[in-house]
Amino acid sequence: MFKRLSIVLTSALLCLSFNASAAEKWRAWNIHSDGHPNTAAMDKFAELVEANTKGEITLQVFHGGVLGSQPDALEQVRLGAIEIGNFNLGPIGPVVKEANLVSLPFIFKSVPHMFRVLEGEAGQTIAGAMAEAGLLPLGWVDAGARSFYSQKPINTPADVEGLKIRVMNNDLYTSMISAMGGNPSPMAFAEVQQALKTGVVDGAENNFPSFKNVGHYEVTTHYSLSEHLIIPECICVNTSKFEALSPELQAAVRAAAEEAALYQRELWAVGSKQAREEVEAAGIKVNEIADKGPFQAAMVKVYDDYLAANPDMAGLVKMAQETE
Ligand code: BDP
Repeated sequence: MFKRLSIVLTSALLCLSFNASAAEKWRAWNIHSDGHPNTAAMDKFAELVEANTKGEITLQVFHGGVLGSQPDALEQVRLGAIEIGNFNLGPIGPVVKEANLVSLPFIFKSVPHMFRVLEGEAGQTIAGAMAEAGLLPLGWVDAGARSFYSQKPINTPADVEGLKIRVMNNDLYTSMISAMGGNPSPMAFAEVQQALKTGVVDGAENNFPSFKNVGHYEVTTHYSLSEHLIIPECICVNTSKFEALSPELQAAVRAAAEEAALYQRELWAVGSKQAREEVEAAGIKVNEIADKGPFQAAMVKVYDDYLAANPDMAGLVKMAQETE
């Protein structure tokens, strides 16, 4: 009797300890499909997570936005229904106020300047606020600069006047387009190609890899290098899930994200150049904008209104502007 009881107890204990060390299966959201630098970088991240944690955490990456639109996926990661996401900081602004720093048009002088700001105190403030909101950034990735595309070249804000322009989900982008006299149309990424094709919108704005990868270049003719937004992206994890890991596993996942982020930046440098060449070869006319001054001048009102409504953001804005 005692023997049987002890066998039952031993197997119950074994079972418990097995469960405790059972591999965690995590899911990751990625909006991009094959051929986009972030897709390869997220696959690499999954490989590194598995290798660094010796299989204690396995990560299945769902590409092409199949787990939902970006605003939905952000909510899912915040709730822990999905563990990881490669998010653009643009749609994070409505959820985490500090993240909106990067959505102010022309706030950064260049992509390296944007990374310097993120690596400094402003970046720490943004990362801390994101973590509080359940979206802990483990690595920052490159998303280049966003420019306008439509059926005509855009050289001045007056060229945007009267155009219906698709933007991501963030009030700053609607203010930005309105300040140029255009009609902003917030819309999910997945709907943009059809909207451009059917004339529901006259134009949109994005970087070269996204412009190419989802076929926006097939339904427009001109890409105008306004480079009005330089928005970074993150590899973000649900904060509580990450904090529940042992310190060793946390370090392993962090190292995987840092390596994958650096890998993404390399892929991005090559991929964005290639994407530009490919769309040009397909007939897209790319125009430089000789003077971006009028675009910047039009944004003074956007900054004034934004800072009047969000005076507590003035410090971060100043920090970014003063970063060399
Ligand atoms: C791409 C970003 C992606 C956004 C998309 C958009 O990588 O996260 O969802 O733009 O415009 O460049 O919605």
